[in-house]
Amino acid sequence: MASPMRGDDDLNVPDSDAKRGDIGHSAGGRPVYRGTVAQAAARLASADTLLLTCHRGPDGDSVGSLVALASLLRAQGKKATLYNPDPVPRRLKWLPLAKRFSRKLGKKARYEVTVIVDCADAKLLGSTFPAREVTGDLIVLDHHSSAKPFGDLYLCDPEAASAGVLIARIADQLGWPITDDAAIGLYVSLVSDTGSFSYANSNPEAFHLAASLVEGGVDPWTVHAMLNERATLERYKILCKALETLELKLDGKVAFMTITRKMVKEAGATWDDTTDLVNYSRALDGVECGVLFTPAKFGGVRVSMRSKGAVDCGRICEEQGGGGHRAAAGCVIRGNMAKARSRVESALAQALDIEQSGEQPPSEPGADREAPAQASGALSQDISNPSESKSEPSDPQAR
Ligand SMILES: [Mn+2]
Repeated sequence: MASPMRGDDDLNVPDSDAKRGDIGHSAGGRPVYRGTVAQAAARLASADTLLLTCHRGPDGDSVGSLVALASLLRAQGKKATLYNPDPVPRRLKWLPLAKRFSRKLGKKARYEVTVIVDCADAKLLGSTFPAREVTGDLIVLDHHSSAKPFGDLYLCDPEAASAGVLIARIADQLGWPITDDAAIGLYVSLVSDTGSFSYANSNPEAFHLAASLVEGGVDPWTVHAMLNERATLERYKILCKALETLELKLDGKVAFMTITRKMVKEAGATWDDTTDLVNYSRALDGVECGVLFTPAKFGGVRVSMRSKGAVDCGRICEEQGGGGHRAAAGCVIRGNMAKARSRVESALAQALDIEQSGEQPPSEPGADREAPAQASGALSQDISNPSESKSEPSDPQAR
């Protein structure tokens, strides 16, 4: 059985209010769309002031990679500013430098180079991404196979298990020693995107890098405990409610799960508490694809999909205006819950080559009210991770 390529990484679904803007227009010369590690390393080494960022709704890979890169650059005497408009999730706040992320840049902030990690599409940066005169040259370090090149220097290797692997390659190229803080960041990046070395992207390079990080002093249990053994009680309460909604579809090959605003409120939880709960739907015996439906931030229904490998979630979600990986993807479907469910069920029936019974899925009055269709921006997709808000969902991450 094919195992998931990459786990919790469907955050790479464009932000609903994102505009493409002028991201990707090169200030000087033509953009390099097949950048090499050597080229990226040379540009990083020559810059003194750098802005480091990632897609909206930062996750384990992006935050881990960014703090690692920041630590490495600072050890070389460079000025590195960490930036994301969305907050670092509580689960990752303990990481070195994680509290140093700025959510807004000063008016006079200017950088020679901006590094964007783990970002498959300029749209994922959102509409608030700073202007070219602020960012300087854009270097993109990514590992999504479905990535759409942008920036001045675009380095993307789908063979890299996580974005952190690219940071490690760059450090290696430059002969920069891995700092203690960078080691933790790189390790978190690895475990986040490989499902703790369980997905199909857990390749020898990932294990070699992990081994060298552990040799350097990273303690696997400490990292695991900080990431996964600090759940809030509210998370378990919302998990209980979510599990009660589990429903098998399409000969038991698909599991649907739903979380409504009402459920989150009743559990006293935040949307941050729902991160990765979609994985429970995939983990059922016989299920090929697990799907979580939540109300989307800007209207419509947010769909998070997780596959064991047989179904290409990334392709299905891309057809619905979203995106992601084969194993983990997401999209936002305009309209109410019933419409979203029926659309997803049809797409999955086709993907699994299962004939549908023809009966329309019953509408769910309660659920429908949770996801009003909105005229503006409903088509759009939302990756934002408003974990500080009790009323808006984040997408359970992708990576
Ligand atoms: Mn990633």
